[in-house]
Amino acid sequence: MANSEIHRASTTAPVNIAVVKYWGKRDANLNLPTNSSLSVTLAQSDLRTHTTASCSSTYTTDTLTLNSAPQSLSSPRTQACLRELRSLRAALEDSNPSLPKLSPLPLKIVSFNNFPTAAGLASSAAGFAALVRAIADLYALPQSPSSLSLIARQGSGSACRSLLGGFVGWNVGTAPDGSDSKAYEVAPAAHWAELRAIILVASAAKKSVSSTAGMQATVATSPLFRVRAAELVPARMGAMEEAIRRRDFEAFGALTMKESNNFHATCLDTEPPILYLNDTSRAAIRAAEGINKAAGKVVAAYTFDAGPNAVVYYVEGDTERVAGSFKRILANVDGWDGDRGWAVQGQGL
Ligand code: 2P0
Repeated sequence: MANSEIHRASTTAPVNIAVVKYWGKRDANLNLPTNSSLSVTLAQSDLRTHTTASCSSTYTTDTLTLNSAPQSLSSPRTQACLRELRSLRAALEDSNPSLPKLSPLPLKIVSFNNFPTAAGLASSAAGFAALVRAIADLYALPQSPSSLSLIARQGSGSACRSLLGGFVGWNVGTAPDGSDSKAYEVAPAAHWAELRAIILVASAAKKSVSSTAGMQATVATSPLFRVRAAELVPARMGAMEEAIRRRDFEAFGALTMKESNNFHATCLDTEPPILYLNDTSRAAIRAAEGINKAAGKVVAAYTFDAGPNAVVYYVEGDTERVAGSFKRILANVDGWDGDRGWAVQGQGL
């Protein structure tokens, strides 16, 4: 009689926000980047994807739902993740015949994002990280989070950094097979517990140019990108790790803003130009400049990903002069929708 048992594991993975940006692939099939990157997931982060993976001989085919809506599993990237996880499980089963044979069974993956869709946050990082972690747990794989990040990277580059919490680097690597292009811990979240972030939602609309298409156009056409990948980012990785190690907010904040601005300058330098920032984003930049000028030092550090929404970092002691000031200043900006804009105000990343 066929065994109808359902095997199941549940997990969560956090959103991460890069302060040294990933933008550019040197190998689109293996999803290998042109430069290293570094991201932050704060200790109080409650922006997560929750995923349950199960497998059973009673299922007929692999399935995935996100927020209860069926999703395709057919993309080569998703297939690469499933294939690698199954092959690690098959190797375990080969070496230990007493283990149940889970690797051939159809998988059912059920995911929920607990962050408001209106926040406009890219969800692929948390999504692929949670998918890989949940299936690895279901299969009782012994691989470290850093090793599993090699698999999540193939789903979505930034996902490799969401396998770890806190301050996480993604090493560009040099191996042609991508075996050294994985995530590593710079510091745990508790290392800098006073760090805070708010999200300013300038638009909840879907981004105009996907990250994958945008970065490939940038690599192909932007002269500024070559300087960025070859010189700027390698130097900034070291400086950013040092600022984090020393919990030096002024150095961390100044570099975070320079790095965001350089990334968006590189987007503008792409043909045709990619414009992710809008008028509200620019108002947020001016607001941060004003707050920092009034403080006489960097107390607010903005960063923008492939979209117009700002993430602003500050330390807990500066909550009023940063979060409070932003709220007052942006209330007077045309087109600013206070309710939507502050949907996640005060929430840690
Ligand atoms: C980052 N971004 O480091 C940068 C900053 C956007 C701007 O990683 O093609 O969705 O799936 O590997 O990971 C967005 O790129 O791209 C991204 P794919 P992904 O967070």
